[in-house]
Amino acid sequence: MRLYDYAPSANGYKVRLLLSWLDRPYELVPVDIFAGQSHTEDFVRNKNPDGRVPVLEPEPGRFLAESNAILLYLARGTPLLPEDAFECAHVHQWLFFEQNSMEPNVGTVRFWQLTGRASRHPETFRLRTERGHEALAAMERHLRGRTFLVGERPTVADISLYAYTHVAPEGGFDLGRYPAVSAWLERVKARPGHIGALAPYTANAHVVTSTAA
Ligand SMILES: N[C@@H](CCC(=O)N[C@@H](CS)C(=O)NCC(=O)O)C(=O)O
Repeated sequence: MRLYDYAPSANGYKVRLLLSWLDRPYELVPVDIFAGQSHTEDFVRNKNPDGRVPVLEPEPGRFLAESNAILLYLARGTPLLPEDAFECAHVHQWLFFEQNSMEPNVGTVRFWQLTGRASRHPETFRLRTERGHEALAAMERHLRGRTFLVGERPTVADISLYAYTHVAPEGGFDLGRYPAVSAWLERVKARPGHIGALAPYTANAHVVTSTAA
């Protein structure tokens, strides 16, 4: 199994974290998105028409893009994706929330902050910061009195939301305002198989080719 990925990507981190929780070996293939490697003819034709990472190649020649789709695929048949249809739908609920409310706001604000782009779009930056806080506040309301997002046990919903939430301070979000979210982050981090911080963004940051476990 191969994972096409870029080290500072929090979308890619979701998949790396799940593979680590599941203790599944894979080959990491570095894709330098700033050098256009996710937009080559081969990449958009065969791997992801949208020209982005992460992309999973579970077996030679079969490709799956979109971080949350990859999480759902890999978690099938494991305790990280509930069998019960309604609980499973709740996992989907949080994965859609992640892509709709968390990633475009907290994720974009962090990316602009770390790559010096914040001052280029002041009004959009302000708006996305505001919406990022709304997303964090929604999580805070839900997590008060709960241990994990769905069914009181860890699922891929926790992995997906953990990715951008744990680095939200890099975008200027003060997580001290969200005590239930902060306590949940610690619980997710304490899971066996946890992997640490994301590589920093640089204009030409690379991941090192390796076989990760
Ligand atoms: N919705 C996608 C977003 C993927 C995405 O935005 N990936 C970024 C890295 S975090 C990327 O590859 N950007 C390169 C580009 O847009 O050209 C997912 O969840 O996988």
